[in-house]
Amino acid sequence: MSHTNGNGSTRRLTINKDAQAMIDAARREGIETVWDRLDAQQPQCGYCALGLSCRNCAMGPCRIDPFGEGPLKGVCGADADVIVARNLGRTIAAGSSSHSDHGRDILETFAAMSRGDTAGYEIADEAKLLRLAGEVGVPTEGRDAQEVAKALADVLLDDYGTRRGTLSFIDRVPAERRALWARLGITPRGIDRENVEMLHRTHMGVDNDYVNTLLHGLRTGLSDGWGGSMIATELSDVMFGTPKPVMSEVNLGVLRVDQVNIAMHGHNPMLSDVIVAAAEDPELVEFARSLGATGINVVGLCCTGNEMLMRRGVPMAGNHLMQELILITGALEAMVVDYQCIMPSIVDVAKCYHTQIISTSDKAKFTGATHVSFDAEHGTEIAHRIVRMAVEAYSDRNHERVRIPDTPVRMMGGFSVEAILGALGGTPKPLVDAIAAGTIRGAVAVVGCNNPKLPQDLEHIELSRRLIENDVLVLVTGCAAVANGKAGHMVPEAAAMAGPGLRSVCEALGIPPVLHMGSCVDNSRVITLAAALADALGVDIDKLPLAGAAPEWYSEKAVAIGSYVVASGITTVLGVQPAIFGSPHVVDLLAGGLDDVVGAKFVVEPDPAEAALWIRRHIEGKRRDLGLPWVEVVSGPAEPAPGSAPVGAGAGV
Ligand code: NFS
Ligand code: SF4
Repeated sequence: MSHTNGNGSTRRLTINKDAQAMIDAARREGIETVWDRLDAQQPQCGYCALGLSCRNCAMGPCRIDPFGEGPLKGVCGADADVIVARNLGRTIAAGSSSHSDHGRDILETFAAMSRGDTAGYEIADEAKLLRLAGEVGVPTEGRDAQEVAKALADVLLDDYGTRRGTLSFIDRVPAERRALWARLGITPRGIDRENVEMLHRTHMGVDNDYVNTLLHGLRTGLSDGWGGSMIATELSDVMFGTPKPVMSEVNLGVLRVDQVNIAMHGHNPMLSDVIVAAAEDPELVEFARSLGATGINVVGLCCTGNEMLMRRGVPMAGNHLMQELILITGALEAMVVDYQCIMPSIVDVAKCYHTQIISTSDKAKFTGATHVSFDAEHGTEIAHRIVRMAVEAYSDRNHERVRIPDTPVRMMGGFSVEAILGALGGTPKPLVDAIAAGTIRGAVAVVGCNNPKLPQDLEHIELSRRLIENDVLVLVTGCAAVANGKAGHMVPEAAAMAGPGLRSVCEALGIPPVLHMGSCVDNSRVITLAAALADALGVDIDKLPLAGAAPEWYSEKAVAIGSYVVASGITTVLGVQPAIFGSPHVVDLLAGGLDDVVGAKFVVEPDPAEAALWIRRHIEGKRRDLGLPWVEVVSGPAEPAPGSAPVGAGAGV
């Protein structure tokens, strides 16, 4: 197998020592990983990369020649604008549906819990339950918590359909923004509705005006951010606890050489929460001891890991590109998966070891894995069964093949909106004051995935570092949070890395300059916080010195997030090119004209140093427009980011 990406060196693939060691081991042993498969795909299709291919009907597939020499229209007559917009629309719908269906699973469990039909779930945060109920108009007087939960579930279940015509949490949006959405006709009406309507509109012969399609794309994204994702976050908080600052550890060093190691991978906290409880069961711990292990160690991967870290301080093994590499440690008894971002390849890698891959969601089965169908009704019992399977696998571990690289790095998590406001004394005012005074210039949400086309984590941490150095508060979720954790940006001592203003605020509060706000669905926390800041300042969100960034995104969910963040008024910088460059009109709209429509737009900038500069200029511009002290950002990057050129990008037609 050729490894042209690597130039013989794994250091161009990832900046992390644990990952480098495991990729080296995989190569020595001929185990295929994501980087090998990316190589094997070269050159990737240029039409697809530009968004210019369509297979939405059987008159096709069709493609448009970007150089104007071949066909300019598909068989039906769709041109580049229509095809690119339709493809993007479907991408947003897929991402939005993923988050929202996860939200539905949480909501259905919450509803079942309120009826007493579950085992292992309870109301962990009653105060939040009552607050949410009040927010959406559910009476709480003289009712017990179960009754309130039941009524709240009823209201939120309606958000998925169309009966009420709008979403329950829409009142969190500043009035000015709501009015803007109403004028543009992009107020989300129902979560499922917007997604279904996008599939309808992008069927052959329906919405053939790219602007109209893209506006609906924003509405579809909004149904995720202020709908499905927000329901997932808020109800998870009620059932599993609202995160508070908590210390944990990160990287493959969190695995224990002498313990049964179980990695929870995927997104939904429903399963992982009961697994963590089961792993503490004295009977199962004793069983592990009887087989020679000293205990049971549960660790997280990707967003399930973020959910567990945020609420329980469970150690985090790694982000997206670590899911195959953790298997190569030879120290994992079981990887338990639910859904999303789980590479089918883990089954093949696991076959080289004793590791059990256990799938749990009936909507996400993996050929070759062991399926244990999970349902909340029997949550505790199923969790015990799964942990027992993992313990049993310990007897098959080949101790000579165990190699746990690196030692863990400390990281702090748990910065829910409630926790941030709590640290500030209960109101956003101190943060608003610090921003107004210029002590903190603004805030940027650095979010999203890893992508093997880029050196793993490099963009996340370079961008974040340059922002905090310049007094910009960084909020992180998803795999970006894990990257920053590994880099040591998420301990209170990291305040020393920040500029003097941000440093003083962090030191006064005892918090890191990079705040972990949770999993990807928890980007709903970011927009909730943005709305609270806007209300505190009495302006719309787009006026605030904020930005979003998804430096290493890969997933359709990231596109949905970008859409709702921009539609909410926060300009977002992408580090990986979306498949839109086949239509100059679509690019002009998303990277330009949109600013005049929703007060925010997309920017594509793969170089983290340039992205940091762009964002700082953007933030200072917003400060100027608000009449706050501002500075001209002139300084170039201090030094070029090592190896920041994309790997495996630049496919040609
Ligand atoms: Ni978000 Fe989480 Fe990671 Fe990307 Fe995947 S785990 S939901 S999509 S890869 S951040
Ligand atoms: Fe081709 Fe039009 Fe069918 Fe797409 S919808 S495959 S462009 S004929």
